[in-house]
Amino acid sequence: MSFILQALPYDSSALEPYIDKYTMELHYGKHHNNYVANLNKAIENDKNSQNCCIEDIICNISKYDTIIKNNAGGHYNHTFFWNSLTPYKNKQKLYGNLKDDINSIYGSFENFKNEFSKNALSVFGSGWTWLIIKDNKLKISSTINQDNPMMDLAKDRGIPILGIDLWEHAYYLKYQNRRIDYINAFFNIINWDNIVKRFNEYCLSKN
Ligand code: MN3
Repeated sequence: MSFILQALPYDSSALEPYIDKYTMELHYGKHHNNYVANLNKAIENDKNSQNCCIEDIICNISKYDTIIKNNAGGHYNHTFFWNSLTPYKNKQKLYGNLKDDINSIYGSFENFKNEFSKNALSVFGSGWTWLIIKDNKLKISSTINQDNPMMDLAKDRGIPILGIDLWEHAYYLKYQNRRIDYINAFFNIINWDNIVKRFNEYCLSKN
């Protein structure tokens, strides 16, 4: 058994004009595909890891070498990212307990967006900014490279419910050095329906 590159949940041009088709094709078809291929190569002779789910590898990443960390992280993070975005307007609305929590912690959605964007702008080099649940509370946090907050090596360990890819391959063709324009575009296509579901799943698992 090996890991597979799942189909995108929408057409590669569906997120235009916010994320262009060519960027999506390269990002998904080349970058994400390479993480999957390299992960499979790295665990070729490791039957135990081949039978693990990707979450198990991520949560116990300190047992693995850097090649596996980078590529398992790359695979997990990108699957998570594609499912954090949507072209469908009816899925782009924040609601429920997550909406209430964001409003009560950050004061307003605008403030949350500003805090998240500020964090994403401050990531130096390649990495990710996340909205995580840590100690039962929402928190904005970042990781470098393809690290993920669920990794047992993470400085700020938590459950991610939203994440933005800040590698230049995610935006450079369309936005060049204007990372803030990409971050603003990202906010137009967030699949809040899925983010709320991730949040609710976590809350249910705690009860
Ligand atoms: Mn990427």
